[in-house]
Amino acid sequence: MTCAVACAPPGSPDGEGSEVPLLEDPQGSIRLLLNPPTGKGPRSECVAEVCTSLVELIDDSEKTLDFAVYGVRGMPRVMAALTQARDRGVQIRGVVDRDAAGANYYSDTDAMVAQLVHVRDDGKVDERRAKEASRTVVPEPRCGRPEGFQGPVQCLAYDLGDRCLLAAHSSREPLDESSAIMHNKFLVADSRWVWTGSTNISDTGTGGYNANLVTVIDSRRLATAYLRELDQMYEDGRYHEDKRSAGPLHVRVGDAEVQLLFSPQDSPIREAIRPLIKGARERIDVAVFYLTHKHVTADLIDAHLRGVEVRVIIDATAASNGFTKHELLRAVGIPVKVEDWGGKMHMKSAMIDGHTVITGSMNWTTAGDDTNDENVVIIRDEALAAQYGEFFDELWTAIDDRWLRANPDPESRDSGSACEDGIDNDYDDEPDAEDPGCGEVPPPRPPLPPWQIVAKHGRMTCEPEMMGRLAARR
Ligand SMILES: [Ca+2]
Ligand SMILES: [Ca+2]
Ligand SMILES: [Ca+2]
Repeated sequence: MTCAVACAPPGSPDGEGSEVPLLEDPQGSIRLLLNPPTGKGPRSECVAEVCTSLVELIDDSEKTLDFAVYGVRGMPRVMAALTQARDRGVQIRGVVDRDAAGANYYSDTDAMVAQLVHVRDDGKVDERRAKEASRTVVPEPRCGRPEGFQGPVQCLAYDLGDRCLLAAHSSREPLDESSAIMHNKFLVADSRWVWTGSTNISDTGTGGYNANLVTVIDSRRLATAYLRELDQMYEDGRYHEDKRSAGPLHVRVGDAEVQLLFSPQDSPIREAIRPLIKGARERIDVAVFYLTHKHVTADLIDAHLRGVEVRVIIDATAASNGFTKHELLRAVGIPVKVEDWGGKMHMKSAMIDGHTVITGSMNWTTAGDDTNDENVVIIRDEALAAQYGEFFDELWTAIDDRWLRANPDPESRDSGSACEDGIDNDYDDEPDAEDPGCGEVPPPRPPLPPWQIVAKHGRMTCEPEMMGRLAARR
């Protein structure tokens, strides 16, 4: 039997390296809510179950509501529920994201903060990070910079046995590496109920437009861990690298075994996601917004090469990001579909071998694992894994097979309702008809950084430096 959750051997918080004990919450329960993309555009009504589940918890709360959310936009029903809870004496506190200049991505966040008062943020920490980043010297990349890309360079060299897969990835524009995000989307009610997952409190998230996932957990033990995490941020002002680990935590909730990890202190990719992919024997179904982490990419290729059936769905906007790894996965034969909806593939999830589901707020990126504030919930439960598998199959079948090879323009006629949904799907400041992709003759997609598969000769090993040498020779 694969040891997915309880028998994984993470080090104990005090560094003694002993097994983490499995705590019990036998009366607890977990519900998995999977929201398919609606194709109807963003909406402010609270109709989707990913929204009604949240409002129910807020409406039923009696003493406390504690939350950590990325931001808020266009969700009056959620705001009304919070205000009513406050007015009946429920103690509310929360944290949101802000950048070094104090800005939040979502337009109603400031109004929410003003209304609820006890809401804090990571802005001061990011301001300090920005000052430190300006003094950091970035080393030259080992693999050469791809032409036309200005951001930090990520080098990848994968040994395929008789060939090397080589890539140098970067962003088109320079990246502001000082910004780190408080990217959680969780709420704890009465120190017992937890609402969490990939869904933002927004017209595209809880409004139901994007593909998203929510887990609703009834567990005092898990709720306590979330509150401890919130205390670090709200009470102590500890965000990002400043946070202290108390986990990872293993809890049996009803029939499910649950592992909870927080970024960055618990390193969810290193400690949980990579070991699960490495241990997979039959099937891995990945549905994520971004997939840019090079070690996860290598693990997925390993799994494919040892005969595991790997399928990946990623978001179309994320598929045009200079760090995306989906073309490398395709190059070795892994079927990858890029979604062709107006809404986003906003899940950060996977199912392993019909027994385990990976959920949470964290994209499969280095920033998600190393920098941002995130939570990852790994659930070992065959019924929930089957539920996820069925949902994944439906999404997979619904995406046109031509997007196994090509990449739809996220704001164009390729992408369902994208030209009429009132939002700027690809973040280029040109929404709907203003976006050239929605015009009569859409321009070609900007190229991704180049990559190569080269034959190995003699004692040649696969090293990132080869990328630069090969580029120079051409
Ligand atoms: Ca921030
Ligand atoms: Ca656009
Ligand atoms: Ca649009």
